[in-house]
Amino acid sequence: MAEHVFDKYLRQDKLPHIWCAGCGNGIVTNALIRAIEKSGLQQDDVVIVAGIGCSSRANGYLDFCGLHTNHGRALAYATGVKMANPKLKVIVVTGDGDCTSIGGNHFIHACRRNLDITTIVYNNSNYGMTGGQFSPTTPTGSRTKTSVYGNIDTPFDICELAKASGATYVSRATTYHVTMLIQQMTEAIQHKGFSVVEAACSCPTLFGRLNKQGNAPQMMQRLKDDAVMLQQTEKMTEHELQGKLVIGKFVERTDRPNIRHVMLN
Ligand SMILES: Cc1ncc(C[n+]2csc(CCOP(=O)(O)OP(=O)(O)O)c2C)c(N)n1
Ligand code: SF4
Repeated sequence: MAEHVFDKYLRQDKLPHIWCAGCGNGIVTNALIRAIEKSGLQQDDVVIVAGIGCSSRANGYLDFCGLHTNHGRALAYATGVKMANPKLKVIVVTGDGDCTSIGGNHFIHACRRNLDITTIVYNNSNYGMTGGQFSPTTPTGSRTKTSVYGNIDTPFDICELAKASGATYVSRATTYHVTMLIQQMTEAIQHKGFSVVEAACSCPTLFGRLNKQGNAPQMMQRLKDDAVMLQQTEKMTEHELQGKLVIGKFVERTDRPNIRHVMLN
């Protein structure tokens, strides 16, 4: 019998994982494994770089060369790995807090540099690992441990941020839309330039509980109900788009200079 992808790509000795029941991190990581398999990469040519957070913990379970780095600094390490050995496929796994809060500066400049690095952002709208504080993607009005009366800030749209900063592949899917997530990750991995896939996922233990969003299947249902395909948005008014999560591919371009190509040519 052919070896199962989980036997091939998961460190069995590190299981069981630390994630809560119903956490979306497993679905995102599963999609990543399948995308790597689909991309036909050699296991030894892949380096997974992570920051700190529940989501960044994925790195420990994935059986590739890897770096579990400081909070918010995964992209700095990833840049070093890629510059040292451009043949490697470098994939960053990071949370919304890790990527756009403490790591926000690294994120925008990594997008600007457009190195061949793929970044998978596990966006559960809060800091899971430290107890559910608000993050830069927490929706306005949402309750978290640090916004008990509702978040007063306006959230980042990670895809818009990546697009404006110069990333050349940018997409979003959810843990409900797994086939789309795998497809996007596969395209991102194969893309030449800096690619970002935002995976909207659930943290039922903290964000879900504090916002009375129900159990894990109910949160999954919400991801399904709130999602709108990018193509559909053309016919929708601003009012109709309120509270919706637009999914699809926002950017795919090859016309921006890539620092590696500049250095090697
Ligand atoms: C320099 C530093 N500051 C703060 C922390 C504490 N810390 C660990 S994980 C984390 C937030 C993680 O949130 P996110 O990236 O959204 O990941 P999640 O746990 O939700 O998957 C924080 C603030 C730390 N480890 N290092
Ligand atoms: S706290 Fe939230 S993000 Fe962390 S493992 Fe539990 S459900 Fe997942």
